[in-house]
Amino acid sequence: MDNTLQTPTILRSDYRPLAWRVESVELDFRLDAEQTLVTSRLACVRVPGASGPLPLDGEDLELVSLRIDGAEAGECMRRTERGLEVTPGSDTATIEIVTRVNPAANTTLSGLYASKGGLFTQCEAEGFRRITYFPDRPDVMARYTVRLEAEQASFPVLLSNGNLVDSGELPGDRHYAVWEDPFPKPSYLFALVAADLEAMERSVETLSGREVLLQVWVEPGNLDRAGHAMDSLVNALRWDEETFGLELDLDRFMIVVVADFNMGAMENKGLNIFNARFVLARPDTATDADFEGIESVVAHEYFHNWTGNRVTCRDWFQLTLKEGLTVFRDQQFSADMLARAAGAEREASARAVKRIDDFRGLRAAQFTEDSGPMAHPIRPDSYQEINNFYTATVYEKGAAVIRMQHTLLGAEGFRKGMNLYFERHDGQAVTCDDFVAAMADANDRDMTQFMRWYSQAGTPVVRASGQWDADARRYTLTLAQHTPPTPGQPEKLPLVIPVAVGLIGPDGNDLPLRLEGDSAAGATTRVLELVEAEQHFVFEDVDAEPVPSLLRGFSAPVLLEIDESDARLAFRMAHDADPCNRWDAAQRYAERVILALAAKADADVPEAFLDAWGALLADESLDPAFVALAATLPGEGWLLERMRPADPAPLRAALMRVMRAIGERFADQWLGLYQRLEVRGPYRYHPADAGCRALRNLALRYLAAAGNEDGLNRAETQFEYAENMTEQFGGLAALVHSASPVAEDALDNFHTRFSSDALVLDKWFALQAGAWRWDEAAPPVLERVKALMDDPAFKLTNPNKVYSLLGAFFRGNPAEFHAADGSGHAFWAEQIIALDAMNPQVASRMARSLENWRRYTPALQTSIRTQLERVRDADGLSPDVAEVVGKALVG
Ligand code: B3K
Ligand code: ZN
Repeated sequence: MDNTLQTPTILRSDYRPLAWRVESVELDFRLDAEQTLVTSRLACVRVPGASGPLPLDGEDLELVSLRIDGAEAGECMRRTERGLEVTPGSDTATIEIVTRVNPAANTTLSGLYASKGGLFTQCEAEGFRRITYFPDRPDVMARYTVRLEAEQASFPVLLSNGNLVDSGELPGDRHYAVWEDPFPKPSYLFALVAADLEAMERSVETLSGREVLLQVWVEPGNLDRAGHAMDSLVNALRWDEETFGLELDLDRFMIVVVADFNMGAMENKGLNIFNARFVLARPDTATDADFEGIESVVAHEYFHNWTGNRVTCRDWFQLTLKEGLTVFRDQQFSADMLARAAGAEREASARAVKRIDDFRGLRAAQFTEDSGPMAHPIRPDSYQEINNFYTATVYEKGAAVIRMQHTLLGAEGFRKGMNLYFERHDGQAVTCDDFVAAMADANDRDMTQFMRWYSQAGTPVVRASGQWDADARRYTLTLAQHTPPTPGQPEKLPLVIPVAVGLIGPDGNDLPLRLEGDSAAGATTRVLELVEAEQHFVFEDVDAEPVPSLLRGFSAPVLLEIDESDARLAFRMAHDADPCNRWDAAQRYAERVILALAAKADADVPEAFLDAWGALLADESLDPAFVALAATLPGEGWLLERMRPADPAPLRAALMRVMRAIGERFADQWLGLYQRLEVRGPYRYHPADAGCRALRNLALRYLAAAGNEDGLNRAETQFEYAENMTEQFGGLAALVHSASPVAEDALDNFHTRFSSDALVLDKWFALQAGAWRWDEAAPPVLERVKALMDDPAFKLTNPNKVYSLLGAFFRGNPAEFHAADGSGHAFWAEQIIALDAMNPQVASRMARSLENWRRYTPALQTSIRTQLERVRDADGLSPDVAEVVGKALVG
């Protein structure tokens, strides 16, 4: 059966306010792993003047009873496709609903579910309806009181949102706790936890002098891994006070760790629930990147308390209202933390490293999404399954759209806009228009055209060209924009694009800029506003032909097209004062070389390219963290996006050739860097140290790729003796990414060392799934992936395991996944179907790894199409996966 015909589409334009308000919700849980009884008492009031029933969503629920104002509902209730509909006889009603659910059987990890003996909830976007019948939409904001009751031995800790108002023991070794959340909230922010946990606690004073209790709850025995999350939370709390004047509004703020979780973390009011991966860290188990990820996710969820919880979304189409804004806030926070740690002298470089990292992520995940069948505006107009829209577009491009407002209005103007937003909308469920209106009104600026960023999909292309007039001493920069068509949007209108520009003189120094009409020359970087399809910008007093440096700091989420010779790229790699563009020049040069090599198997790596690379490595004035980024080749996923038709096998071969060439040619430099940048003393998570470790690990990767004996020995020694995971894993990764026979022993050894550490094993799985075949005689990686699925530590029910083994293979290893015999594609279909029966959200995420199949060679397309159709026609397919494969096949 073609499942895609069954799934209804929901339209943004169909939004209607509900005829009822829910003033308060009293929830009573008799918790049990297999039979949890939920009683919900809703105080409902009809909206004056409105008519119609109250629809209650429900999914996978056993309805025990439903009473309206104490009486059996009878005729006043009917079953609908989405759940129930009740029609109270008067304008106010108390509806009491009793349902029964089975958390242990809930493998979707949405609603109430069991994980390692504890009970946890996940309600965003539509999980609350899997706990009780409720108008489960974000514009229904109510006050919640929650009573939890459970057996004391199995569930010693009982948590929910807000403040603990009562607790005690009950006969029969049972106990209870009552929690009250003083702030009205949508149902997606409800949470409970009943488990055996221990807390790390810290008390802090807020801006206004209130004492608040912070807790990080972990499994017993893990308290020594909670410190970094706690520090990050305190830093986030302070940052939001200092930057936006926003204070924690509860007496207590909790973070709880869970091992089975679909995504990173969840911002439930006062009770954030986290994937263990984004909390637990100790130097010997977590890498620098893990420490960084924890800091940013802890902050992200904390920042949601204002941007998401106090002001929430009217409907799910507005998701970027909270997500784009909160990602922007966490990016700014991380940049500030890095800058602070780096100190005044290195501050700019530290910020640039963060900016490059963020942009690289945007390009890899969002630009590719935007050119495929799932392309959508940051505020989509339709969806079949909302869980499919927690995307790079809504999050990362959404953040870039907020960043442009920050750029256009300035930090102060942006702050004024935020103040007005909270002044107007605190306690409300609002739209993206409301947010931009606050920005516009606070700054007295017309943002009508800017709003197109919210409605147009696709990555805009900015085409730039420059002309220098020697006689007039003028330089004219022409910028033209167009956005390619995307599904359902054949035509696009010009956007407001802030383009930060510098002009580099022949000596490599920036020129002071004087735009036509300016009285005097000013700064060396200016933000131009491109608002028409094409515009000319004239710079005066330009005595020699400059090299333009455009989109400095990645000032807009666009693709820049500009004709640049190899020599000019090398010049910008060496001289661009903007580190982001310096990185970009290196990336462009590498991309050009790699794609040319992929098209011509017997060509050599160009000497000029190697020289430019050598200059980068030799420049000791550069921050190691920056060099580590600049000297990393563009990601394979991005290169496939740039290659037409995309052909993973020759691309992989080209990448290997370039890596070997850089490893061989600069062996001495790499070994020198390795020696020079050694970090001594105990591990600390610090940008300077992390930068050195990153560059040393990169050196090992290049040396190992080239089969350099010294390099391989160093990788082995580092693997064996390092006292922190960053170096230990860096050594292992270098060995695995080489033809060295030592790799297998090292992998075994690592597995033995960490056999009981789920998070560390995730790295072990991912490394092998993503491995390249440096030794041509080695068996296909697919064989290893299949074998690893039988490892006792692997579980298809644990999302982290799925992401690290299957995700790393499907997304991170294109040359092996797209093997010419189609074996990878057939394996993909089997796994998607198996996963979908347990956890549609995870299945759908994995399914998306083939959505851009039309860019591949005809032979690969044929193979992929067969498997997409096989999944599409599978029995009982979820709407989640049906939407993804359906759109891919129609695309
Ligand atoms: N708001 C959650 C994401 C929920 C995803 C639901 N499928 C995490 C976050 O963005 O902070
Ligand atoms: Zn978020």
